Amino acid sequence: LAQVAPGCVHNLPGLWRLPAIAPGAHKHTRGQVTVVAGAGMTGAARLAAAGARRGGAGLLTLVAPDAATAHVLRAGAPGAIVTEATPEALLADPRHATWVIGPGLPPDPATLGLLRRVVAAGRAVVADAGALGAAAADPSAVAGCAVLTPHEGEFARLFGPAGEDRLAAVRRAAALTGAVVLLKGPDTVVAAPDGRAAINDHAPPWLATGGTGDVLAGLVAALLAQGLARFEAACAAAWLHGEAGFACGAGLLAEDLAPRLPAAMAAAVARGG
Ligand code: NPW
Ligand code: AMP
Ligand code: MG
Repeated sequence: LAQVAPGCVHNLPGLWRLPAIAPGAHKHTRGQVTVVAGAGMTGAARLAAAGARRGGAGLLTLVAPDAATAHVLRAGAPGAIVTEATPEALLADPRHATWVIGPGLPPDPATLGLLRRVVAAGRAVVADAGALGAAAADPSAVAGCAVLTPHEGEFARLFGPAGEDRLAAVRRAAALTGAVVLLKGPDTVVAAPDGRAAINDHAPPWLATGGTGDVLAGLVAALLAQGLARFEAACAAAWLHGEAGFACGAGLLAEDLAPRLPAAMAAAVARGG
């Protein structure tokens, strides 16, 4: 692993190892991910769910805000559990341990309140998209999240523009929030609160299309749910997402990414990851 700056490595398999699946595993022991869907952009939650399921989550729950949304979500993902239970009700079950909050959610006070409640309940939260937008009104809300996955615009709204020295900016954000911060882009920067950092350039520009970030958020959550530590989960997800993107080639659609994740994971294992 090449050092690219003091304390910062090039993100490659070997920096992390993917979780091995135990022969005696069952769906509850493989890691469970809970994705909160919004009423409007249901595609984002479905993409996050696909990223989590192809990333190895044994059970995936999509939380729908109403019956009409639940109907749409069920049609798109027959293997996912779609519920209209409130997030509060789900928090009573400790098996809902790992959450994706943000894809397709409005950046409003209701999303901010939800984020706060799930973090306060001690759950591992991957905060993306609308959750990051909501927290721009009160950045203390992302403290205690497991992983934040902003793009440049979301990062700027929360922490100020990353500027030229993206590595330093992401390290500051991680130290400030206590979260692992993954700043997306052609070079994705991942930093942990303890100062560890990695740069992922294993990603094709074909990824610059709507919905790819939603898949990434679900994939990070799946790796967390399977027991990877959060810095390793974020780094592994960035590499696998890029590998799946290369396999898609030109004309990549976000919905093509998750089906390529199993092959990407096999490629990572072959390279020592
Ligand atoms: P500019 O143009 O630079 O001034 P938003 P979003 C800025 C959902 N999706 N990449 C830029 O400003 C997501 O999950 C739903 C992007 C721009 O105006 C979210 O919930 C899909 N933007 C929601 O849509 C598929 C950058 O930030 C603003 C940037 C909104 O997500 C698609 C955009 O930020 C999508 O994933 C960068 N690198 N750098 C679905 N199928 O349902 C600066 N900006 O307004 O938070 O919008 O990222 O599109
Ligand atoms: P989002 O903006 O949330 O939809 O996320 C976009 C995803 O595509 C992130 O994983 C980015 O790292 C990736 N991405 C966007 N633009 C590029 C690019 N030019 N080259 C490589 N990856 C990119
Ligand atoms: Mg996004």
